[in-house]
Amino acid sequence: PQTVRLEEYRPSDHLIDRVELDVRLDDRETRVSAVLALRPNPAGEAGAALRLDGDEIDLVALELDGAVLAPDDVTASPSGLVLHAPPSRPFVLRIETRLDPSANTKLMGLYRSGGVYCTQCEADGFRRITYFLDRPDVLSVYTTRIEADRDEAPVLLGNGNPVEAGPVPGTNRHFAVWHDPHPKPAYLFALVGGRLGRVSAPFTTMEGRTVEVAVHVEPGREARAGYALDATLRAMAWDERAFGRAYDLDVFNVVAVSDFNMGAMENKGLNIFNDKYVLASAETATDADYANIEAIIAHEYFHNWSGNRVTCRDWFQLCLKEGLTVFRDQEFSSDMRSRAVHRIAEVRTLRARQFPEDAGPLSHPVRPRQYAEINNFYTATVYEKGAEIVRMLRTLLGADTFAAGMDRYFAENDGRAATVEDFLAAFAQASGRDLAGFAQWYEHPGTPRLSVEGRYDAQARTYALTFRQSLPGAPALMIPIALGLVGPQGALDGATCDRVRDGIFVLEMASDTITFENVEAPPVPSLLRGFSAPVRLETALGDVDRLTLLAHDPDPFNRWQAAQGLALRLMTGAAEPGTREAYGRALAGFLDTEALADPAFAALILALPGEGDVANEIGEGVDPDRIHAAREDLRRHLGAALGVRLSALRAALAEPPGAGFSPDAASAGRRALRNAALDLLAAADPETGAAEAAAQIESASTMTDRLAALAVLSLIPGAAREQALDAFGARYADEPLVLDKWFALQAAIPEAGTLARIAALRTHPAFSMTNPNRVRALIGSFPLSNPTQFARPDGAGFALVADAVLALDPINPQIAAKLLTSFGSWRLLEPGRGRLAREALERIRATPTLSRDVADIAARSVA
Ligand code: HT7
Ligand code: ZN
Repeated sequence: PQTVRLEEYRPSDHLIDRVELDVRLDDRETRVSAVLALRPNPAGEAGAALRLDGDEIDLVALELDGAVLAPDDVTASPSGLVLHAPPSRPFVLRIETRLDPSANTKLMGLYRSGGVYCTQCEADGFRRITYFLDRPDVLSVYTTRIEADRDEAPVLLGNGNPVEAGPVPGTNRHFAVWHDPHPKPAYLFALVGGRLGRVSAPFTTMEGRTVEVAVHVEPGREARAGYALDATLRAMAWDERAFGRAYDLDVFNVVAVSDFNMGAMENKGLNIFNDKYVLASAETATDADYANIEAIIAHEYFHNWSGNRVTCRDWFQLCLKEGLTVFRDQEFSSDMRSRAVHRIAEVRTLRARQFPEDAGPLSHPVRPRQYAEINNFYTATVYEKGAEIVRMLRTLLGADTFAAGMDRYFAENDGRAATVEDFLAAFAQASGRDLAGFAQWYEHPGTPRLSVEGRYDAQARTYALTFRQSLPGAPALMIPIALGLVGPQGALDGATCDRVRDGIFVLEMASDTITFENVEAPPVPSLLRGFSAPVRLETALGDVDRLTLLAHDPDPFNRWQAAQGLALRLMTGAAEPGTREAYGRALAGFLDTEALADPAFAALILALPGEGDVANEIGEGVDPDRIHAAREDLRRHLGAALGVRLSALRAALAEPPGAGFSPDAASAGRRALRNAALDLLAAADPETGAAEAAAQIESASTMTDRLAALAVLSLIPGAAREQALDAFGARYADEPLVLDKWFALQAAIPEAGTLARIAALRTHPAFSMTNPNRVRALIGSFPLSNPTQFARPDGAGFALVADAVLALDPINPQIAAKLLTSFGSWRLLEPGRGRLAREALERIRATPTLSRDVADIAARSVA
């Protein structure tokens, strides 16, 4: 496939100032008339041909300034339209295309989801609607007329503000006209037509503008849209407070659809969502679902400035909008919830998804330099590591200078298609600092290693810390290291170091040493507090040091990190003798004194690193069965050692009868701790645990409690498990989003029978290969949550996923390619399993007629 390279970027030879679309919706034959006001781009090549992008569309009619073109002047195919000698002055093209939304299983361009017409244009879906300069640096003002059958699509939504609506005389059809005054790239275009219910509320911006905010869902589901509406209003108010960003249209619409390739899409004024990230009720959604809804609603809304008002020059700059917007949504969630708990959640995601990606064959810089298929670059690296870079920038500059830089970035780039350089220039100007070194974070793949050695000098009462960084192929990076010293009573506040400002030392060289004065006794260094940089930290901290940090570090992140480090050392056999018992005693002390004060944090302290975390820690020759056994052993031990306390906590945290449901963070934290306790208790005593879990499934008044109990029971083979699974499946037979949880739970059972279970569930009436949520739930979750069965020594787990990739590819290549990325860590496996994984990848590669999406991932995975 053709490779696109950053260094080959050239401005477009033509610009499109205005677009007038007339879309006549029809389930089999939708007609689109596009009137494009074009002109040569002074920054482009004079006299160049006009090459419009197209993808699987039929040209019906074409006129230039009202005249039909001679056949020799044009070359048209479903994948493009070329005007060989376009005018060298402004001109108007009218293009009529024809497309079939019902046949569109790729879910890119215009398609139907559950009877609703909707669009997905990022990254390059607009070319599936009409021929266009489908690139993010061509910004146009759009007016869209949408016409549809009145019964089939009573609601018609577009970008911008509503202008006009009415019947089409003499027909059962009607129309609506929408105008978006803000110039935008085609990837932000959207329309929706369908039968939809809505909830809405007014919002008054800080500029005094009244905005009608509405969330549209399948009729009958309106009661489940209230939380998403509330989250939207909170996000709008927060962006004004935290970033000074106000909304800029009269309406803001959110629409939930059930077939969607990703989480949601930030189309201007018309955000389209996967319904999983809109619909919620106590009966159907877990606390994690509520938190995700809040975060994703906010994320898409925040794009209105970071992505829409300031967009990207080209797709290599994707992190410019995605990394920044993830940072913004993380800050929002931290303000809405507990900052410390949220930071831990962010780092868990980063380590579970981004670190392995960066350590494997799909590793790439946050700003990639080349791609064969851009849809394969919506990655954890671009999103999560991209957000970490913005976070480091704030740490380096301080909150006030960072805010000044953000204001400058928005002011100077409003209405423009910007680059990472534009972003950094705003901060360099606001701070007066040279950020050229910092820019290297965008350029180099891989996770830097940061090793730290401490030396105490009792006579001088000094403590020296030597830092060494390494990332093959990269120069020394600017690494902000938040740190402090800890002793047996807590922080050693008397110790000082002139190279540490506001608790931060910035490492700029390959190695450096700093010295603390006034250190009365050998301290324990607390390094990388709050995970101040996305690096792998290597220290010589012993188990006793880690126990000190767990007990006394004022930084909650590093307390949690200490517990994780101890658990990892225990599971990998690196721990010192006696640590298991000491770890159990430390957790017991923690539970006695702190658990009820902050249950959400306590639940995180109790949660063992996942099997994937252990595999990443081991780094080579991984045998998933051994990891699983080691983790189970530690779960059992903790369950037994803490059993009395865990039972007491469960009782103390029990919901009072008749208590109403609240999705707030404090209530969710209590549920999390109650269920973490059940998990450990059941590990130590499966019989009692199974009974308790079964009772909780019956009595639960929230999906969080019901699902957590079912998850515990799902790990205990026997009739009770099968009955509970059957009952759950029957109870929620008409709730696809709940069945997704049920599919995923069964796919995660670490037993040989799971492959047969998955095969059987693929024939379940609710399962469908055309719905991405179903595929992700039953098949996509399997390699991620079930390492022993995915990497079975007979290769059957790899074969299951490879077969699913091949079956899915002709239906939805984006989802197929995403599924294939689950092979990303195959090189960590021991040789036997590694060979089988490679064979599965080679089998895919050798398959003719692969999509570009799957061919690209398969090729890079084995390279
Ligand atoms: N900016 C959006 C990305 C997205 C997307 C990309 C490719 C194919 C389908 C897609 N749906 C949404 C979502 C976001 O990150 O905000
Ligand atoms: Zn985004």
